[in-house]
Formats: sequence, C-alpha cells, structure tokens
Amino acid sequence: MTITCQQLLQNHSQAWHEATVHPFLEQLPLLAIEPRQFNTWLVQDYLFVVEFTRMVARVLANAPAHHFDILLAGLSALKDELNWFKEKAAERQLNLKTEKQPTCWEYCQYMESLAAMPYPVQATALWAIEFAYNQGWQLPGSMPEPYKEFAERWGNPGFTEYVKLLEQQADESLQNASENMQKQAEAAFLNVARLEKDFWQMAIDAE
Ligand code: HMH
Repeated sequence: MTITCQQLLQNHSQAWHEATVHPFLEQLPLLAIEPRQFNTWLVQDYLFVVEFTRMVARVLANAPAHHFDILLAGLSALKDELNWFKEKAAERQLNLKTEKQPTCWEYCQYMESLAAMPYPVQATALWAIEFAYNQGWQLPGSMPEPYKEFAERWGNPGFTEYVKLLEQQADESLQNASENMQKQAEAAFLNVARLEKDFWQMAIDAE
C-alpha cells in the first residue's frame, strides 16, 4: 500500500492541527499580538524563506522533468516573496541582517538535511511546508489591517491551487517509492509539523 499526503494528514491530525492552528494566528485577528511578536515572526520568516528558496532549488534539481513547471512557478513566486519581505521590513524599519533564533536555525538545518534524502521525501516535505502556511493563514478567517496582506499571501486561491499541485506531485513520487522511503516521508511530514508549531511559538515568546 502506498501512503498519500491525505493519509499523512489523517494519520497525524493532532500534529497537523498544532502546526496550523496556533495562538499566534488566532490572536492576530483580535489584534492581540504585540508588534514585537509580529516583527520577530516577520524577520525570522524572511531568514527562513531565504533558506527555503535554496531548498526548493535543490528539490527542483532532484525532480523529474515533468515536475519542473510547478517547481519553477514556485521559485518565481519566491522571487517576489523575498522582495516583498524586504519591503515589509523596510516599512517597519526592521533589520533583516539579524541572527536566526534557535527554532528558525533548527528549521533551516532541517531543510538543508533534506538534500540527502530521496526525491519523494523532499516532495512531501515541500508540500507540507507550503500547506502549513496555506492552512495556517486561511483558518483564522478574515484578517484585519495590517495583517490582511499577510493572510492573503499564503491564503489566496492561486496559492491554494499551487499547494494542490505540489500534493499531486508528492503523491505521484510516493507511488514509486520503497516502503522505507515512504517511512522517511512520514517522518519528514511530522518534522515539518513540529517545526511549524515551534516557529509560531518562537514569535509568541519574542523578547
Ligand atoms: C515557517 N513555513 C514557514 N514560513 C513560511 N514562509 C512557509 C512555511 C511558507 O510556506
């Protein structure tokens, strides 16, 4: 039997819930998040996305050619996203040349370690990382200013469609994967879920 992304979500619904429904996201619409907490998230997420871009480039390098179209679109969106992060940081007068906090550092290390794993594991992790933000930013419902554009970035219908296509590519690669690879993909899914939860907590705990 072959594992699918949907089965991973079902088998680990609690871990996924904790990754995507967090007090940080629940308190944003209530305007109960301090600027210091939001700004910490913003700067650390920029640092994350720099390393995530490198990860997507490595996934592309390992992908079959018929997966290029979606992955190249993802990389092109990341080009805009990195520039957008710089704009948002400038508006808030935030310094992006900051040290990574331990949780951000751990997540970036984990993405680097995926380079040594087979493509089906990489494709599953990529889908999970994007789906976490797609759901995380959609679930709180309509978001007030100044957070609206943040929720729309990862919650918009085009991004949702992109994540579905990543799921299809991950599922397809898992169909041809050995049982051991499928176990690794499941472990990757759980690692992403844990790191996502920790990343929100890092922002909440900002000094
Ligand atoms: C922590 N996870 C984190 N940051 C992001 N920007 C994404 C996922 C993107 O999907």
